[in-house]
Amino acid sequence: MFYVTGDTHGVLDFDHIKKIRKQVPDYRDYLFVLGDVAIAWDESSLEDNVRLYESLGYTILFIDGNHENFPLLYSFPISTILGAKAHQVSDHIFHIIRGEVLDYNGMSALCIGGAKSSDRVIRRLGFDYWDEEMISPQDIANAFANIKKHNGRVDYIFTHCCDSFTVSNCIGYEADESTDQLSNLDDMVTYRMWLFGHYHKDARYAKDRLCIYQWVYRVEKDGLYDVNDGRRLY
Ligand SMILES: [Mn+2]
Repeated sequence: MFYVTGDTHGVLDFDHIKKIRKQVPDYRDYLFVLGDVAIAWDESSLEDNVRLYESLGYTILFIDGNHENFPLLYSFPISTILGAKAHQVSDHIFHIIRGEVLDYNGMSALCIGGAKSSDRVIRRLGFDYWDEEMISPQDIANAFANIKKHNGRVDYIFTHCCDSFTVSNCIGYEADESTDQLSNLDDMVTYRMWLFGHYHKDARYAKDRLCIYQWVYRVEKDGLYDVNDGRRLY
């Protein structure tokens, strides 16, 4: 099975995924976190965070949010998981590189992490935010190259922030250079549903935009299913 949820922020928002922890870990199922995982936040908490997330018993996949220590995250060796390039943080924890497409049992998802920290004035560059948080034209170029290999079609898009139109018209936040980069996707790829985190809301916008924070869904090629009641979202 393949599950998806929103920001977990290291130990801070771990509770909403704790409920799906396995009695006997087997790592055959995947849990995808839509950024701000913050497992790699500082050297001193890394080992505890890895142990905590490994204890769920799932293989953890994530895109980066804005609250990640990028130099630390990028220091892990690159490997491949479900057809996507990733930094391997530990045995069962993988950071999916921006623009990669993963395939799971015929279900495909384009993955692009990154977002601008809106609270930069109270943060310090290189200490609790990093320039690498921004989505670059190179990230979108990598996405485009991988989309082409998938004939211009994926089932899902997984990002941390969302496109500028959705951000300013539906969510009520300011668009920025990162959300502008994501606005390029609509012209280059066909998809069923676009899932994102970052805004700390559980809400659906328009017909194909889903903001996830504490919800957990089982992802199938043909739809998303709530883990609490099995109800199909679309
Ligand atoms: Mn967050």
